[in-house]
Amino acid sequence: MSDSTDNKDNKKKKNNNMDQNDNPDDTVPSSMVTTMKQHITPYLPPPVVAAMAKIDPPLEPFLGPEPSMTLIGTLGLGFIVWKVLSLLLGGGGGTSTSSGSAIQDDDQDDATNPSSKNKSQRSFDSTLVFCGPSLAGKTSMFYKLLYPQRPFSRMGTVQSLSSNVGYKQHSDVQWRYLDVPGHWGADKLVSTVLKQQQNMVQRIVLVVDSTQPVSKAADYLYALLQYQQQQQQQASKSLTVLIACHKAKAPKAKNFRRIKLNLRNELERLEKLSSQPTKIQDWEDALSSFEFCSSSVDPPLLQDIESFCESGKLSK
Ligand SMILES: Nc1nc2c(ncn2[C@@H]2O[C@H](COP(=O)(O)OP(=O)(O)OP(=O)(O)O)[C@@H](O)[C@H]2O)c(=O)[nH]1
Ligand SMILES: [Mg+2]
Repeated sequence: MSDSTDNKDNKKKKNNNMDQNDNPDDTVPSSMVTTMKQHITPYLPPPVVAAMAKIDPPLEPFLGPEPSMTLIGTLGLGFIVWKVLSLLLGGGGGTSTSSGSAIQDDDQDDATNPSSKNKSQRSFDSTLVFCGPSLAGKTSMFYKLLYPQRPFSRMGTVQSLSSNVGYKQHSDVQWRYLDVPGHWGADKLVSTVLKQQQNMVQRIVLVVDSTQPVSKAADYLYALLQYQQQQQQQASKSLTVLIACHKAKAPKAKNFRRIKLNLRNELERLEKLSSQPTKIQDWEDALSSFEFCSSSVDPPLLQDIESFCESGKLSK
């Protein structure tokens, strides 16, 4: 007797379940979305949770259960699809201006690609390169020199992704100013800019942050010395190099004599570690082939840099 009652109860339960699961396709996604919502809700800010609770009831007839989650999911999916498409189509949303442009991708860096047919490049006679470790102040200096009249607002601490190019006429010579991003490092500067464009590059400003240790700047200087030695062997045109001890007016800035001394010590260390040593004996003498100056954009101290850009020499 009790067995048959149990069987009847079981059948009833089974039927009830069948009723609820008449359309299993409807139930599974809604419960998934609900579970997802339960997991996400504790991490959402209270105003968002309140807004979701407010918009859910009126939208439910149109979007089905948990409409706010459906909306968030659709928007998220749309964003991912947009990102993937823009990556595949090589977009990236970069901007560039005519005479002080930033180029987004190393491989598309027309400034350092002599065979580039980019229409925004103008003709020029010589190139002046701003190089040095990241965040030393190259881009700030580049813009201050090209646009001195522009009211100065200190740039945020943002690493350049690729080179900036600008043009300036000194006497009858059209100069191209090239601001090379610090993240490239010294080796890429030499291989991509100096070796590939050796006939165009005549002046280099190595920007050194006076408030920081000099080891990264010494890597650049060592690479430049090695490059100069190779050039002398090939009897090619020599480069004029200025070492700008930048941010000179910042509170913890070292003066340029101290920086010169620190650089000499670092160069001696690098020579011992190098697989292609320069065999330089007298580092004092080697450093005397470079000009040194102090510089700053905030507050401005740019006479020596301006003079070097114009004439290749420092102001008296
Ligand atoms: N105090 C002081 N800060 C400066 C000066 N020049 C630049 N800066 C700051 O230094 C930071 C880096 O400057 P950038 O010009 O972007 O440096 P960068 O050498 O172009 O760096 P990369 O693009 O990464 O190679 C920014 O926050 C600037 O505002 C200066 O003369 N004095
Ligand atoms: Mg920069």
